[in-house]
Amino acid sequence: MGHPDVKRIAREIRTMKIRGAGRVGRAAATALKLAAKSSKASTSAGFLKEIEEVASHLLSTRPTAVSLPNAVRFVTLGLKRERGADLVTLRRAAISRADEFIRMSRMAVKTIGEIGARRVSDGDVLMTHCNSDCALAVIKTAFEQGKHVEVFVTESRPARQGLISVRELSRAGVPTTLIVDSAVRHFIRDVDKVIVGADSIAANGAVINKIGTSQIALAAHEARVLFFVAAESYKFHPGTLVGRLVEIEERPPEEIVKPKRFPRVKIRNPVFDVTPPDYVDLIITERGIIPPSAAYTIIQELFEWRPGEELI
Ligand code: RUB
Repeated sequence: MGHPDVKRIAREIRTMKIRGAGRVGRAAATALKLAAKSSKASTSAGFLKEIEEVASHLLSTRPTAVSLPNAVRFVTLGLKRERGADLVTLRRAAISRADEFIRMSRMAVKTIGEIGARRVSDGDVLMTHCNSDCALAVIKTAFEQGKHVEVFVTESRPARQGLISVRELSRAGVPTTLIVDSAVRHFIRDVDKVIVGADSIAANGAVINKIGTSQIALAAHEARVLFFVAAESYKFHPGTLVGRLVEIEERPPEEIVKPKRFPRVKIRNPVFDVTPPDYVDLIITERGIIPPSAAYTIIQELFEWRPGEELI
């Protein structure tokens, strides 16, 4: 795999040291850039083979966040456009496409913060789940604009990413309350808006995000609380346009309890779930705010899809 950092990045995505869909996408682009820079290939074909190997190794790390294949696709599409080019040109193309993805991705998070903050009112009580850079960008931007907001943050078992969120929000000065996941319905009537991120968004507007998101959406729906999703356009899943289902990652039971302590008990640990579009009020992207029903059109436009064409 060439450069040792490429292997390290793949390992850190798998073990969740690098986590969160946007970060995973940027890390994949970084790995491809490092692979391109350090490649010892002496021919264009050899170079493309190496990049392909790194790409498929990265794709095998985690299955749910489409930011990963979309980032890989963004870089490799740049190479496909240079078909027949010499080694120097290909190397340069891989590096610049990776840089472009990373720059575009960081910019998107910032823009989502600004666009989303317009939908947050002074005095709002918000709720978020897990740790999403996009959702937190909306909350922090609204707060920086002088809006008095406070936030309920769920612990987000089993990996407890909520603890990262509470640290980040409280460091920014936002009044923050940490609750366990099962306290969501207890507090939902005190909340004005729920804001979460996404790992994938399907063509029908369904949102795939950290396990527990759909229960929060259900509780919000019941209490008539608005439910917002903040996601960059590379979180839209092109494969769902042709009926592919988003794979829900199941992680080892050890992340929940020591299985040896419970012989004969099956332990399941799905780490994402699907929130139906009916429970989503709007999706905040860097291109603007859309209803979930516009996901199909967005995917078609973004990926320049034509009927019959297979996308990832
Ligand atoms: C993280 C998670 C986040 C989304 C969006 O799951 O579900 O809500 O990835 O995050 P995990 P972002 O911790 O298992 O990767 O907005 O930062 O891309």
